[in-house]
Amino acid sequence: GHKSCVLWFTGLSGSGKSTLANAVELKLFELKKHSYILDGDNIRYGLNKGLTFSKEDRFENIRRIGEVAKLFVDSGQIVVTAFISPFREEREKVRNLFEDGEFIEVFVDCPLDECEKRDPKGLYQKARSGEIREFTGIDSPYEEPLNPEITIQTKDCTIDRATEIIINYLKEKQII
Ligand code: GGZ
Repeated sequence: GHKSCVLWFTGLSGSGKSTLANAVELKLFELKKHSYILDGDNIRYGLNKGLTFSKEDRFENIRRIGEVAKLFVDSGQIVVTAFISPFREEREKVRNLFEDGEFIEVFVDCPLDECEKRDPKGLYQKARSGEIREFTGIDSPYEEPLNPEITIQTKDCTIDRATEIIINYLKEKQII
């Protein structure tokens, strides 16, 4: 068995959130833990279709994702989410939906210049040229977590090692 919880990944575009969240979810599956991943691929094209990247819409995006995560946690799952969730206030509001220990904030810490160098989708370049507005880290803020449960520096940490750190945390807290 396991306890239900949410692993809430936060970080810049290109920091490695989705990659790491998917690796953790796969590991949980291998360990036969019931888990479910929420990320841009299944949320911004579906439930949250039509929301923009204005501050207001980002808050609404994260508010809805928090509520959905809560439903999954109530159903007994380990939920893994991968959204930039750039504002401290929105992350704290989501945290407050959960019982103590259920909300695990994972700061995927990667310097902006490294994310920009990776630029897997060419979005930073578009943001720099002004083709995309309100891009996180360029002309929209990212507020780093002050007290995350876990911090992963993806510049000098392999996916395997990062996954291990997170799985070990869950074991230490007797969640899995
Ligand atoms: C940030 C943007 C933007 C702007 C499109 N700012 O690297 P990606 O492409 O695959 O992930 C980013 C994703 C961010 O969506 P989230 O729902 O995680 O954002 S938030 O939590 O702030 O609501 C990026 C892409 O969408 N993208 N325009 N302007 N990221």
